[in-house]
Amino acid sequence: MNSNKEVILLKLGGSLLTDKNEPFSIREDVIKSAIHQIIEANERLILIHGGGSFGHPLAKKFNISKGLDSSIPNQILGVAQTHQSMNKFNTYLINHFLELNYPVLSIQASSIFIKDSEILLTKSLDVIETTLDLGITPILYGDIILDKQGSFSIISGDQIILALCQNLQNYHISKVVFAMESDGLYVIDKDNSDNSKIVTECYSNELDSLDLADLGQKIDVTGGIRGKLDFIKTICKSKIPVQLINGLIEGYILNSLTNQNLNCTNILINE
Ligand code: IP8
Repeated sequence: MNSNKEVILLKLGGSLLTDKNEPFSIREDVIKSAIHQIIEANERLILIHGGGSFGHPLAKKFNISKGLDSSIPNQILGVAQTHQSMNKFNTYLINHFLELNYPVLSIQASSIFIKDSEILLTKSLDVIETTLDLGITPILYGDIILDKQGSFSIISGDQIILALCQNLQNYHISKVVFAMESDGLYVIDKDNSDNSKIVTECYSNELDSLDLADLGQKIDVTGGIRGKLDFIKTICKSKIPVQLINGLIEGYILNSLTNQNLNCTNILINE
């Protein structure tokens, strides 16, 4: 890292923004509130959002995350439809920002990332950095990703975040914030194993030993809460702290972006 330019990465989870039980359903109130808070905070940030009911049902229907499979009818059409569905969802967010005169730019992960035999190539991130230089908030989202070997898969919002944490050149990421539907990570309460309690603070090297409570979060095509924990561990290896917050609580996104105290999970970096 060779710069003192700071940026926050904010992920708005797909199950926060949509009703995952109903394909193509937008939670308008939640999205509009999140956007208002982002605008009020007015911090330099990269926004990433998940797929929710616009991405996962289609991705699952055509088994896109497993790559090209000629036994799946219309799979190639499904790749195009999944991308377009995410595009449509993203456009909803972009339009709302622009209606409020806030400069944002949609950057499609499927246009700036490609894989080569499963290896993610990240050569075009200067698009994001130049967008930030101009004072525009880049918005990326979970998408399909092509593989040079003639296949494809899904790139999740979390994978995008990891690629940014590991490869941004001119910006220092001050923290990664995951806005979800719960207050953060929960562990089984040692004094009463029927109960769970929130982890408010935890060092990255303690993550492996957490006795995580299973709160029945639905598993999505890109991994659910346990999959997220693996991402968090890898993000922390880049010395970037992570905050898990409840995006349903009014004001939490604003408070997080402006570094106010919150009831949430803070994952700190070991020096
Ligand atoms: O919701 C998944 O992104 P995520 C995107 O961040 C698609 O896991 C297209 C399923």
